[in-house]
Amino acid sequence: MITVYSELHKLHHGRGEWMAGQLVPVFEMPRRAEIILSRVQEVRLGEVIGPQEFGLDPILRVHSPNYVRFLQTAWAEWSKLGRTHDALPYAWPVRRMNQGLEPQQIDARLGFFSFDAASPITPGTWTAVASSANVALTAAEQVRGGSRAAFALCRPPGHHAAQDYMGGYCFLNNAAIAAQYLRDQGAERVAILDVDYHHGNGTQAIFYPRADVLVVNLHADPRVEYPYFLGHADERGEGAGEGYTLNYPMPWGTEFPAWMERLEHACRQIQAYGPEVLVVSLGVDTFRGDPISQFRLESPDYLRVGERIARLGRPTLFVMEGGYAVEEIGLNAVNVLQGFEDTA
Ligand code: OKP
Ligand code: ZN
Repeated sequence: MITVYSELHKLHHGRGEWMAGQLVPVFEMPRRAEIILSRVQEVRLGEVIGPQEFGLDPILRVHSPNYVRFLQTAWAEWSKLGRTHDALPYAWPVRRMNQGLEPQQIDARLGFFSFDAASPITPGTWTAVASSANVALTAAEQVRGGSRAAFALCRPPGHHAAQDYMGGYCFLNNAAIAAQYLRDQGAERVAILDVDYHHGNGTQAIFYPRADVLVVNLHADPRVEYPYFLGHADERGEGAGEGYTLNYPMPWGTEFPAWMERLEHACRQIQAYGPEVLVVSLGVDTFRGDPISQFRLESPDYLRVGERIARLGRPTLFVMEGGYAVEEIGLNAVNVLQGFEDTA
């Protein structure tokens, strides 16, 4: 299968994120994408191509104009004040505060357009996140053009970003932008299967009232795990979208057999929905060795994951999300793709 990759991801390199009361080096680093790319090349998965430029239109089909404007201008506003460290928020408009009035000052804007302090903005962030969206869109075009599958080697990831907020290392929701693009290009029904360890709260929020995009999440229980405030089993969509959001929260320590049971159930729901295209939000932070996660999948298990997804028999777009065991991220992610490729 073809991989789409852009070097521009390197322009986004945050220095620090909050963890356990300290500013620590960010886990979401450029080396992640480089290791995945080397593994793609090592196993000769297929051709590696650069992204085409799709402009703002497909991004604005998912994200609000004021949020996109914020992302484009945040670094300039921040550095205008003489600041040189990463831009991070420290105040948020929570319950019973005014969430209707977009603030002017950059510190207020950072809080207004985010839900955590895990998404540092740096000088090259906009260029990198726009290229990441173009990577997903270019891979979507491959699938639309008749390829059985394509791999969008996106970085930064996207599934925590909603219509109008960033969070969890995510700024633009690459998978959602690609899914919406596929809808706009004529696919009647699209399914998104999110296998990242963390709940894809942004993707869920974007499609929550809709029946034309089925969103299925397998993830650590938000009662004990980030992103904490979305992804519970009883969230099933609203209005016309009722029944088209499915959540499979699992406890810390979940091993592959239990995880695979959920995947099996999820795949049967996807099969019943009958999507024209499948988008997989591919995170491999379910790995036993992941430094910020608590599931226990092993490297060979990812081959089985790819095989099961292949048996859905749908044109499939893989969009890279998380995975922080950097030395093993290439092996684990590409195992999913090889498991898929090796299954008829
Ligand atoms: C992004 B993705 C605290 C540790 C966790 C954010 C995790 C984001 C995960 N600093 N903070 O879903 O892999
Ligand atoms: Zn994750």
